[in-house]
Amino acid sequence: MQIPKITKNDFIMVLTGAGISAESGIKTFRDSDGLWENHRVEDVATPEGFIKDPKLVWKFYKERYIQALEVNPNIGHHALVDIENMYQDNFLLVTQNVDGLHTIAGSQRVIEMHGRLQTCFCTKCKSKYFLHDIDLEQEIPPCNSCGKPLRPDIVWFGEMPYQMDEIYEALDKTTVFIAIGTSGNVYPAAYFITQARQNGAITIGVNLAKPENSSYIDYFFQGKAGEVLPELVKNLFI
Ligand code: BV8
Ligand code: ZN
Repeated sequence: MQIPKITKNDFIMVLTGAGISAESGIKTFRDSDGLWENHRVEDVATPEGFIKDPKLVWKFYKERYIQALEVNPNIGHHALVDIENMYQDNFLLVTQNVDGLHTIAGSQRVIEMHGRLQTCFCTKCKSKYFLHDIDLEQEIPPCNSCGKPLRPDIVWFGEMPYQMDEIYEALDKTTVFIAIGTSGNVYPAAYFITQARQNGAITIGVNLAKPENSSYIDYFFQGKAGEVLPELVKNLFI
């Protein structure tokens, strides 16, 4: 499939979802045997769910935090580091993932718009903590400063994703938008491709299956991120 060569004058925004971490062994959300098969979203990924059963929510995120400690970034994550090194300040990676694998792989220009498993904060005084600094044996870890319950540093449904201003600012200058490993179900992330295209960007999709918002994808590469991305880097970028 012939796509225009991407030059140094382009600004590249990449949006990743759970699919890029699948080859590292982390479950996605909506694939079969995905996370949402064993948990109701309302129970574990909403503020109401946390208020109703904070122990259940902490158990859900602690399990994912511990699993994320045991896995490594894969070829797909490393391919994005290569693109960032080529494009430097003309590159931004926005991830919906909370596993931290992009940062471990070496990505620096990263926005974790749905938060991260590795940190938590106090429900009252907002003090922030790393999970590796707190006693995870406690079912609901308390804040060292004020004693109130800590909560995972995760953007739940109904909450404002992080750093939206920076994301919208970058979207305005994006000339190449690449969506990788995301089903396009969750907003506002699923709308970024529409906004990029409306701003005149070319849009590229890399996904195992056709995503919900595929009508906005100019060039679609069906397959595993870890297999498609290295080829893309070789052929697309000069
Ligand atoms: C907000 C917590 C206001 C973190 C998550 C009706 C219409 C529009 C919007 C709404 C609506 N009703 C409600 C809303 C808002 C709601 C929403 O979008 N709901 C959806 C379900 C309709 N959104 C919100 O509440 C957001 N906040 O709207 O605030 C606002 C509005 C505008 C501007 C500012 C503020 C908050 C959303 C964040 C919710 N938190 N999770 C956690 O526990 O991890 S979302 C959750 O889904 C994860 O964060 C995940 O990242 C995200 C998206 O999932 P994907 O990453 O796409 O994963 P999925 O499994 O779905 O797909 C994986 C894909 O990979 C598949 O396509 C598969 O084929 C592919 N794949 C698999 N293996 C591979 C692969 N691809 C390549 N290679 C492979 N190897
Ligand atoms: Zn506190």
